[in-house]
Amino acid sequence: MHRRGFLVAGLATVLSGSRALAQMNMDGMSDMDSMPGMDKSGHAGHDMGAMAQAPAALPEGAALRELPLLANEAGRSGLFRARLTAEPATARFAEGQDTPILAYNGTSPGPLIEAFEGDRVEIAFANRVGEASTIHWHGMPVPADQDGNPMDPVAAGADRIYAFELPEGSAGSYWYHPHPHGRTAEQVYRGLAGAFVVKAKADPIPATYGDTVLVLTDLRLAADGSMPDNTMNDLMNGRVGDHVLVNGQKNPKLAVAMGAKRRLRLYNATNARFLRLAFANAATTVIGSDGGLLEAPVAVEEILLSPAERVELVVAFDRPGVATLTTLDYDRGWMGPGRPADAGLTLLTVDVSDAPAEAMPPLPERLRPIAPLGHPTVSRRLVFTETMAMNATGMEMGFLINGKAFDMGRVDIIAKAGDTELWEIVNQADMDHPFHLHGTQFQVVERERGSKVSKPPYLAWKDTVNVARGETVRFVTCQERPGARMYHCHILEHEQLGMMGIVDVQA
Ligand SMILES: [Cu+2]
Repeated sequence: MHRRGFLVAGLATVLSGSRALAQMNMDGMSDMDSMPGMDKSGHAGHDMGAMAQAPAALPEGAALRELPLLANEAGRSGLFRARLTAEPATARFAEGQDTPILAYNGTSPGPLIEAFEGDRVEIAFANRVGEASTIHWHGMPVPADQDGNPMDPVAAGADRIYAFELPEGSAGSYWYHPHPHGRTAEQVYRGLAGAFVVKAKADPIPATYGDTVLVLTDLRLAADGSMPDNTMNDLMNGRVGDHVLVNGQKNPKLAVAMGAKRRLRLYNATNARFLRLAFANAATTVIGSDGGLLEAPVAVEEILLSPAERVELVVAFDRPGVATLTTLDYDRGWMGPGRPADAGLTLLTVDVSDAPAEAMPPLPERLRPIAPLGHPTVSRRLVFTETMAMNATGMEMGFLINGKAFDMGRVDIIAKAGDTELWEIVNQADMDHPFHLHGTQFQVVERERGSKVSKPPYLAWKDTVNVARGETVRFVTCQERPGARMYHCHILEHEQLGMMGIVDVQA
């Protein structure tokens, strides 16, 4: 492949168009919508820089900063009312360089939203990014017309209110990000994503463990401090950056006393980076998944967190010294050159003091009951494939579900509210694809690889599940609210290039 051919402006044109098959026009010129605050100079230069130069060094070791909390303006319990403005801003990642980003209320990751089960939520959204956007409430059981679908864009400069109730039992680690047609990948990698934690009224996890949200994002910086546009490599594999950040910081530091236990919520908010994670020198227990607590804690050595997945952990820091959160190697199937070095990254450094912590209560043996969804009455089969072909104008790529690229005017599946369905996701492609279904949580029942069928190690509520190449994942799900819902690969570049469909849930 010719690097010279990666004319990013041409690719941006492709991405902003409605065609799901990418026409990789090697000599395309930019007619990309202009976005205020973005550096428009030297697109091709950025691209070359990103490919050819060592990544800029970022400062490490600063104290972990807490995410700013989105202020509740309601002034009474039971209602969470706030504003989110998506707008251009600047961030200081590298010494002495301001990086143009997109931000919610000026920060990236966006402010942490904390509300309780049973609350009504009203969020006034102001779109000031200079092109259409939406807010999608990832994983949350909100009405279809409040869920920020690509069919409900908020125009540049426009405002709208998202309103929904948080049902009892919905406590969990959700997030929010844009979902406009054809522009999701870029708006997210430029900074638009934030955590939304729904708290339980009665929480079995001891309060002394704290509750710390760690939003993991993936940054690529050009030599001038700007974020380069997506390259052809990014479109194929999904955009993987040069630095994995925790709450916007590289390898921040956390200080704890020996014997302390901490509750950590890890979010994979990257466009496309698979994170196989382990804590060195600290015992790790999984207590929750995307959609809230498990039935019982599960001790683990490592966690695979694919793009858009979340996990809730309790980490016990019983040995003085340094405990690090690091990455292990994971081969998710990489097309072409430039497979990123995934192993050995230190994401977070925890200094464990010699002085013991005050004794902390043990983790309860039971966390909450999870009722199995029961016997499905409907079965669906979704097959993922990738296609690639050269034609007269360039490379044509497709990321398909059941042989089709996404079409906003087409309903792919008609479902009935309240029906329990079995979904079988078959990955016949050469890459792993993390599958996400909007509007509800599901329960994985089995995975099949070769002729080997395995059950998941525990029952859990999920809205995103990795489907490894050559693998089939089966889950049961039940949509309770009518309306059109999206399902798609959460490698956002793949979603944008066609790997998405619509399920119309009828009352
Ligand atoms: Cu994918």
